[in-house]
Amino acid sequence: MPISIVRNDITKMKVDAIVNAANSSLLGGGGVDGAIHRAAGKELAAECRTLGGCKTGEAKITGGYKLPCKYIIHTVGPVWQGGGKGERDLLYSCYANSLRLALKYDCESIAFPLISSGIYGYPKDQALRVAMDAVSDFLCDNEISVYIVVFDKKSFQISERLVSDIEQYIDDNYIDALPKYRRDRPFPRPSAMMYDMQMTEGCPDEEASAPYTEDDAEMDACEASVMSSEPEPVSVNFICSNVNELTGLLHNIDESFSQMLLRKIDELGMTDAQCYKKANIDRKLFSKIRGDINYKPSKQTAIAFAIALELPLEEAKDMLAKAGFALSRSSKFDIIVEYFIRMGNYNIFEINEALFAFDQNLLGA
Ligand code: AR6
Repeated sequence: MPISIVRNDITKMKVDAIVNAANSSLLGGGGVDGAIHRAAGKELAAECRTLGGCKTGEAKITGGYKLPCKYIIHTVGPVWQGGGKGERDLLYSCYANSLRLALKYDCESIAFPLISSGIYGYPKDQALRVAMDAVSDFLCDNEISVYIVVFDKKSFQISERLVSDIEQYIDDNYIDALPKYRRDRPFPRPSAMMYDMQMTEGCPDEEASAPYTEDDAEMDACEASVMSSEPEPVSVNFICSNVNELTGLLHNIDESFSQMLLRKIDELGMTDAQCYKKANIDRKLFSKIRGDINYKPSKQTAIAFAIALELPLEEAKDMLAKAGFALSRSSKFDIIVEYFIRMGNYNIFEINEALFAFDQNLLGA
């Protein structure tokens, strides 16, 4: 099951369990702990008093009371002391122990705040790394939907170096492709329409991103006159010969997205589960794709599989094209994905952290 990063107040999450970044007394405090106790009501503190506290890195469970979740898992993160006092291992244990407890209570979904990254002072980018590592390791052998809940933009940070590298790459590659009058056209040209319909930042293919020339103007005038004139009667022979030609073409149709995906999984000697987990894709969605050779995935899903298969850029583009998409130079999302592929970094969770930091949609999930 996938990991999602979402911006929200954790007390509003409708999941089976939310995790509280508590202190060892379990009797409440500030930050997310305070917010959870306030929203859950006094009964929560009463149950917490019966638990006998909790050691750093461990986890205990209570009911959810007035919250929309069934359970609250209380874990105690380490106080940051410079990194040399076993902080990473302790923080890792917070996630691992909370996840184990959630499974023991049959939870199918769980939401975490970024433990220790507030009052306890753990550097935010490192706290996020530990969270993602611990959760993705756990998901290799277990099935549960995990949400990493980020309260506000300030509390989410990826490494400064990565941010500046990506910014540089975007600067070098981003093309605000279309002159304004062209972008404002009511309908994209047909060649552009076959690509990503979700893209709003610019026109997705090279043909359409070329400068608007006099030839284009002539062609547009011609298209307009064709559209406005009466249709010519079409002969039966003409239709038949075209149908035959089309039938011929359809016999030679390329393999579909799903066929390519399954072929690649076999060629790489992966199991289905290894692939969909690496793609941060839900098992049910994978089964749908497996069962339907004409399955049309979303762009995020198609890219997620290209990443899981560690395809080089050209092959990744080929796979995307089979789903009807392209990587464009006028979409930040596309450029960030391309950056990671070019760097040979196929860790989907790191890619998602970067996409989240740049306010883009995430892959998989
Ligand atoms: N929803 C989601 N995330 C939140 C929320 C919220 N409502 N409120 C804060 N955060 P912290 P810690 C984020 O300080 O560092 C308490 O007093 C926040 O932005 O709550 O583990 C306990 O009793 C930050 O990213 O927890 C302990 O004494 C993250 O949650 C101590 O604080 C964790 O910040 C624990 O400190």
